[in-house]
Amino acid sequence: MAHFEEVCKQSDLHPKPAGLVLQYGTAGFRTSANKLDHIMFRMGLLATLRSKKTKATIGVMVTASHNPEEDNGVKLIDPMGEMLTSSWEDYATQLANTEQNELLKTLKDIIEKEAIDMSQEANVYVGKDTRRSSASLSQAVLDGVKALGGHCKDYGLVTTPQLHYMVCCQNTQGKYGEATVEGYYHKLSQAFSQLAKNASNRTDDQKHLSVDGANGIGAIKVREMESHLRKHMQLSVFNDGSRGKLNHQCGADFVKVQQKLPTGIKINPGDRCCSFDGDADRIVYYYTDSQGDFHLLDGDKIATLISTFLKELLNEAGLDLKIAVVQTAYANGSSTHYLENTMKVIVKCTKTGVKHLHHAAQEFDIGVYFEANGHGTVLFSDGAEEKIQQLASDTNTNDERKKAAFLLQNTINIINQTVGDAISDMLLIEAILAIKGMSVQHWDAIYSDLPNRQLKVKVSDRRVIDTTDAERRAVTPAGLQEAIDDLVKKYEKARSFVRPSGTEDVVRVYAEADTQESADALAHEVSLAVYGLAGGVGDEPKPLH
Ligand code: 16G
Ligand code: MG
Repeated sequence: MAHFEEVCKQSDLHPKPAGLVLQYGTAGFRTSANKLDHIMFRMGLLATLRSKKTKATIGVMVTASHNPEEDNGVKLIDPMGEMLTSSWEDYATQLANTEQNELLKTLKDIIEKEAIDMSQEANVYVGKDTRRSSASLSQAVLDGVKALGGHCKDYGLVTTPQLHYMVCCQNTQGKYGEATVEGYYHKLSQAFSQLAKNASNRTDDQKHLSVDGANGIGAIKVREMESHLRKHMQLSVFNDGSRGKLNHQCGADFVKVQQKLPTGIKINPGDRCCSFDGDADRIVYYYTDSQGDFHLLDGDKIATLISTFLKELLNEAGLDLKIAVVQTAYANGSSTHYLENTMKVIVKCTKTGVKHLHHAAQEFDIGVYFEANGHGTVLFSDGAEEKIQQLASDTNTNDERKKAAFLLQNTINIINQTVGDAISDMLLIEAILAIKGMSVQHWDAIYSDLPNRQLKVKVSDRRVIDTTDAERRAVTPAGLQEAIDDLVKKYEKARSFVRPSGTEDVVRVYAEADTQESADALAHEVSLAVYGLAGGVGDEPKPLH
């Protein structure tokens, strides 16, 4: 029982502000850094219990991703490198909101409910992003683990996907790779060089990529990796954190939402560029043309490029594997149309949030999933990996099939299957463009995005909006969906939906149509409908023009 005494003692050093209530949402806990010390300590406790329960190593990542520098957050990583299972999200919320004097009781309740053997050893991996608050907050996590007698390994500054990778490596006894940052660079860069060998002679210009590191951890890590890639890639890293503020006017979220260049990047028209977010689990590409117009290649374009590449390889390899693309309602209508009608792949739509996409992608031999915001990866089933390995090592296979199998094998190795990973996605995209001899402009021209607009509406309680059909239709409040349907009918190629945000106290509105003016007008009209029917507060939404 000594551990419980230690928990009480340590918990007094990480006290909960009375009355503060927070919820473990799609992105874990996320709020102002100064409200999070007790949460971190308690997540150290929870991770230790989870480790005892699963008899495996668990990860805890301290980051608030693309949020402002002043925020922070925390997420737990399950044994195979995936997001924490949802039943434990409830425990996380309970533990976070228990008042100081009830903490032990809540902890014991969880132990009892899950029948956790407290004599079982526990191992927790901890990582953090570059925020100023991350150092002391990750220390609070470590304090929590130690208080319950768990072992911890502090990876210090790592990207979110790197920590997911470490956890998976450890729990697969090294089958997935070596659980070190060096091991990660080695695995990915090896696969990249193997793929890049198949590219015809490329000029230095073609090898060049400008990276906006969002002034965060991704910039540091891509720099560290650079030496492993030198022969095949030339990187210019901007917003590397030496001057600018994290995520401020830069990074993947800024570029996607504002549809413009980040500040702090110096490029010429036509240059291929990408932006990471603050913890490097998202990536978007872009370029400007000779007229100075900005062109964005978001998660939908990335999913299209990757799935086309994979489908071609499967054909060449003569492998009959089912490939699907998983998207959310935010996927541009043009991308869905292209994937279904031209590429003829299965397209599945899920609710927003990585775990929903990840889960859906697991149902196929090969599941490519991307949110439009640039978070995504590819999952290969065990069966699919086996068939590919077999073909690659089969001495009777002809050269063309073998080459395709070899490319598929290296594609598997370059991908971080645990979670979306900006660095791994970047390397895969660069390899595909190199192998296909494709410029960013050619890639962009595969299909044209429908003009779209996203708006937010403040309402008194966003829970009055309930949705169905992967968030594409509103069930409540009464009359809202009918109003949206009527508005959509007024425009060409139009589509619109609304959903309560999972990360902000707002209702999100999405609209797309054949012209930007129509998309803007539709988004505004739908915002008015939400404001009127779902209890809008503050000023009525104003037209955009
Ligand atoms: C979280 C999700 C992200 C989603 C976003 C939507 C994870 C790890 N992250 O950041 O996938 O796109 O929320 O935010 O699941 P919203 O609900 O505020 O629109
Ligand atoms: Mg992120």
